[in-house]
Amino acid sequence: HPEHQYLDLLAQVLDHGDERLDRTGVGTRSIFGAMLRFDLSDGSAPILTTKRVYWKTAVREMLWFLTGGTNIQPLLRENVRIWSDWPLAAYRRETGEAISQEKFEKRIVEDDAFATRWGELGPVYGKQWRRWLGADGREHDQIGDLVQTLRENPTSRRMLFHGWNVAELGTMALPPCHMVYQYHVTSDGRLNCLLFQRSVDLLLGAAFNFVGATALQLMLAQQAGLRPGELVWVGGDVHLYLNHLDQAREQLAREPGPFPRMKLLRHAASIDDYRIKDFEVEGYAPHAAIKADVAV
Ligand code: DHF
Ligand code: TMP
Repeated sequence: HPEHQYLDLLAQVLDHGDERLDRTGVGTRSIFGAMLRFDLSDGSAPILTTKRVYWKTAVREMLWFLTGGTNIQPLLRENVRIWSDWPLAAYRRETGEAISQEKFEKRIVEDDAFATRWGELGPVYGKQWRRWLGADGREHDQIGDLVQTLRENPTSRRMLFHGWNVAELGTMALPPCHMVYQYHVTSDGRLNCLLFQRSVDLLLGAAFNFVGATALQLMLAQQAGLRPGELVWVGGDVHLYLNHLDQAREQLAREPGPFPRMKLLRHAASIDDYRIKDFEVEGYAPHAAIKADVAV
């Protein structure tokens, strides 16, 4: 079962990870360099079954990246709360106000001026993917260019987009974790993806990253008239936070079920035209969710 690749990696980090303090102060066990390969060609999707993964949240996040947005307001309006912690921490730090997460999120949703001031993550994924600012003042749409190359020159070895804009790292709430996505088209019309993720929260973030990358691969394949092939995931610093060790043990005690299938219900007119209702997941019967705190 392909999920064993993930579970084996989890066990390896748990048992042999190098333990040290990290940026967040929580501490991690960490290994360096790992690869997982998921075959999407049979319609299956790497949505982990050994815990419930909120796949719609992960797809909504990916669709939000594609809009070019960097403000959390549209996410919160869809009840996606996975990016709230960083603007909230900035608000508390800069105002000294001990506002609750719920109150903060409510203000972002209802008050546009507040959202503009406090909901902004800086020039993160969406900005770099759709509007990378060149030295000459011109903006580059890496996703648009990628779709064009997939259609017109599929043997190209230059089909990738990158989030690591060195000049703008300092003003991002977090520098990109899922950083480079490279694509490859086989002679029989399959679209492969290699995602390089420099930093991996193996219990929380990784499960979402697999789903986001899969959703994107399905959309790109459809736009280019290709079928999905393989998703190759490469992690750099792959870690378990020290307050996730019990959750990892719990997950490792579970037996994976078959991966579900993910498909697009509609042919969208462009890469900008996908909506959450266009995605269907069938046959997802996961074990119970596993709660864990995210390190900020
Ligand atoms: N920081 C850290 N330390 N780890 C991350 O995984 C991470 N991910 C970020 C931003 N910063 C991060 C963006 N992605 C969750 C999942 C993905 C994500 C951020 C947070 C998360 O908390 N997932 C929970 C709750 C899901 C939900 O409420 O829908 C989970 O159980 O999967
Ligand atoms: P870092 O910038 O110090 O590496 O911290 C980022 C943390 O967030 C790290 O634990 C990796 C995690 N992360 C993911 O695993 N996936 C993601 O998509 C994002 C945004 C973050």
